[in-house]
Amino acid sequence: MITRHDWSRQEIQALLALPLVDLLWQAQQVHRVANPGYQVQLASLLSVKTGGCEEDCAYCPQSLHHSSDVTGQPELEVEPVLARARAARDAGAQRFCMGWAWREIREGAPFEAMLAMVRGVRELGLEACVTAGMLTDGQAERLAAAGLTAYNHNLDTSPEHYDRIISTRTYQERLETLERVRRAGVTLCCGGIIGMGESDTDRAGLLHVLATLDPHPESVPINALVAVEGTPLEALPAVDPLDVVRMVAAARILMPHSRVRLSAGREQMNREAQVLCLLAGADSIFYGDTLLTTGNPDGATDRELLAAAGVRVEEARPPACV
Ligand code: SAM
Ligand code: DTB
Ligand code: SF4
Repeated sequence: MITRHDWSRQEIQALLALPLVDLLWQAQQVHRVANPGYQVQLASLLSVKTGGCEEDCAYCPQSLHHSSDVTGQPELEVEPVLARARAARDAGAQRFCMGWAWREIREGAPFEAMLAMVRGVRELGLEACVTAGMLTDGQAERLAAAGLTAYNHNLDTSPEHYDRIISTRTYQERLETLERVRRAGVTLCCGGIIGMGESDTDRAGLLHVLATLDPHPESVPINALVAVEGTPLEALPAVDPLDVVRMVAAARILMPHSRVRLSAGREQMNREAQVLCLLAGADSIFYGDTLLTTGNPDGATDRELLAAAGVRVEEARPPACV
């Protein structure tokens, strides 16, 4: 199977427009080759710094610009975060993702605490992912030295639709941050959200930017908008779960070896739609009853889902030496 980085936007639009059964069949063939054991990774999320963010991302309840119920909270300290990571590991997670509602990483004590969290999570034998906005080359290098597995920084939507969603930073700034993370040797977690009023062309446009990065992001989260009260997108209709299936399938075909994460929005999908996403090539879910500030199915429900689908949970790895 050849991994391509030269996909055209037309090819991607054509994929998204295929009859669903044909799209699923193509995605399944790619997935079976790339992930023969059908292993699914469980990733748990924790919001370390919640709310009060200067950015104006229209979907986000943590933005200062919106009137959602989420208010700025002090940051969590290192020990409670590591206790949550240990609990996530003991419940079966393989990856622990920590979020900061920041425009960019802050130097000083908060950054030293972030580095200690990364080291601690790695010592527990978990992959560590951080999402905290923009960063400098030096910060990316220090995160790499602390053992960070992945940095999450989403492009969210197509370059054309982006300005309708965020005005406080540009698409180009997003791409530059991704380059810094890459240069430091940390893997990329980069995806987007559907259900923000975008067209099919925009969905193809987002996938086009992702699938023409070389190398592809190692991890591609596909989120369905969680329309939170108080945000500018609060009244948007729920995404058709079959559109999530289509995005997952297209991402799988375009980026065969990337982890495609079925991310936010699972509470609005029934188990059968989620099983279709697994069939379409999703090989990770967020595991635990909260995402950052919104809900997620509980662990028992998800264990039942994975068992019903007949997929295997990724095997735990021995603690890393960092
Ligand atoms: N502040 C950092 C940043 O923006 O990169 C990190 C945290 S931010 C909350 C992480 C990602 O969560 C966003 O890029 C977005 O894709 C996703 N997200 C946030 N709110 C969401 C919502 N209401 N529905 C779906 N996805 C959402
Ligand atoms: C991603 O793409 N989705 C996750 C993770 N990366 C950080 C976050 C989803 C957040 C959903 C809204 C909330 O819970 O605040
Ligand atoms: Fe801030 Fe990230 Fe939310 Fe945008 S998505 S408002 S940057 S926390």
